[in-house]
Amino acid sequence: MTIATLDLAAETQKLLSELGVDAARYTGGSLRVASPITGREIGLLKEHSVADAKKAIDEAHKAFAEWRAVPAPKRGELVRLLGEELRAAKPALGRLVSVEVGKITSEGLGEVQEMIDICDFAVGLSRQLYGLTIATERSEHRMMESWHPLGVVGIISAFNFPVAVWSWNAALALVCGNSTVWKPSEKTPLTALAVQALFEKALKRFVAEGGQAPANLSTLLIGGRDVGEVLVDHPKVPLISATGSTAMGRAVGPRLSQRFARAILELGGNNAAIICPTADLDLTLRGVAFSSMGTAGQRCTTLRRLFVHESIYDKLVPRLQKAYQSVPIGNPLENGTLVGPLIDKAAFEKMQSALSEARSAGGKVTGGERVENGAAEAFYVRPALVLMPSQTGPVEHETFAPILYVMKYTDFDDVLDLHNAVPQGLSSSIFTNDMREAETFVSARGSDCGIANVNLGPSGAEIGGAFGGEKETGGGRESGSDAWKAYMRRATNTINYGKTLPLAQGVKFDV
Ligand code: UN1
Repeated sequence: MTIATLDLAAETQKLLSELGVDAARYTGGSLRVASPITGREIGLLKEHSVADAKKAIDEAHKAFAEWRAVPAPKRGELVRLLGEELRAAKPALGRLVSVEVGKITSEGLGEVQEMIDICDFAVGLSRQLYGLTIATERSEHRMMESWHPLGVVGIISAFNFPVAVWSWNAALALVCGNSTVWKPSEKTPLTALAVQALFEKALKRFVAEGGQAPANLSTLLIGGRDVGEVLVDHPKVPLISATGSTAMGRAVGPRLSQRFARAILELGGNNAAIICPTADLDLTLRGVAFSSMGTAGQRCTTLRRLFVHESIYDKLVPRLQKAYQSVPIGNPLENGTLVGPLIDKAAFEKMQSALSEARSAGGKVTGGERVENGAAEAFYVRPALVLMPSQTGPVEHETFAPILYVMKYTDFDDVLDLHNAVPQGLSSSIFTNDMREAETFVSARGSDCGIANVNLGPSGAEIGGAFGGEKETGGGRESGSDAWKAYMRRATNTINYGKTLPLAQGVKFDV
């Protein structure tokens, strides 16, 4: 079937009903959702108003007050059931991600796998929310740390990982004893409806098993910026985890600090790879191809800047050009396709303007043109490879499209400086078999990013590590390691079990 005749509205309906979503939720509303595969409508969702959003937050706050009293390992049981629902729903939900975002099949399924993985992680964590016992200077005293639930956690997610980002935050927030309110991207609310239905299914099973869980533990808000702003400004939301552009972060960050709320900001990336003289070029080629062209360049961890040592430049770059010219572009639901569509026309236009800026800055562009396939409202492009004379102009910005800027380098210390000379600091990588280069790159004077990899590209991180980056990327960390601490509040407790009252620092105050 050609893209022009694909009926994705019917398939969407079938998937949503299989996933337990009532058709009334996505028909007859005001929010139009199109599949980037065809550019045509697949849903019309009802939107929440500002008043609905305020009410939902108040309800979520009540849910928090109950949920925090449930023992953490029992909270973990709910997340375990959610993981089970996700396992069972993986084929349908993965397919829906592909339909709504345009990801190739393995990436749609991979996104759901990330959700399952974080549920497993969070279940284990629910028995490991450890605090320290700290040596005290006073006799017959004990000092310890307790980690307590924080409150309502607001989650604002972007279109490119429409469901995984919710799960990284929600699975941790829930085991930590919080309730959540989620505002997904206006471009991808259908997958959010499906996830909400799966959560409700898990919750029902939890209650049927005798678990205690309040209503409104996890709420979904469908709407635009006004609804997001209610979440950002609401005094009963002590933490906002927001994924999106640096511009969005600049709008959200100050509003949160104004009311002393916490922020986990996951903003733009401008991720690089350094290809050193000893790099294994076959492995490098695959690593670069996946991280620069995968997801049609629409990951925040996408590889955007490539520094190639002059001694291997003429060997690697022609091979890369060949890969760029031959990569299969088209319907992401078809086997064999590696590059699906851009999310929409605006993304296509931004890509074209970055390419024309690159040309004006002396860049030599191959690819980047629209690939016509009969679907007038869908935007498929050939990934662009741009040979740049230096790191200037559009190379310093994140354009959410498959553009790889290639630059030649001579000196390792100079390339490290260039690597770190952009405002963003999410992910990074080096391809080398030289131990000194590899270790330097991951050392304090190496990459300044939140993620630094050796002999693999910057994208495709696992959930077990803390995910996030520095500088204009926002500084937040979510997912693995000890990222859970951001979802709890720490109390330092000192207990006097003696009959005297020694004061700290030797202070005397006898009345
Ligand atoms: C994102 O692009 O918003 O590292 C997140 C990766 C994924 C997550 C990306 N695990 O590519």
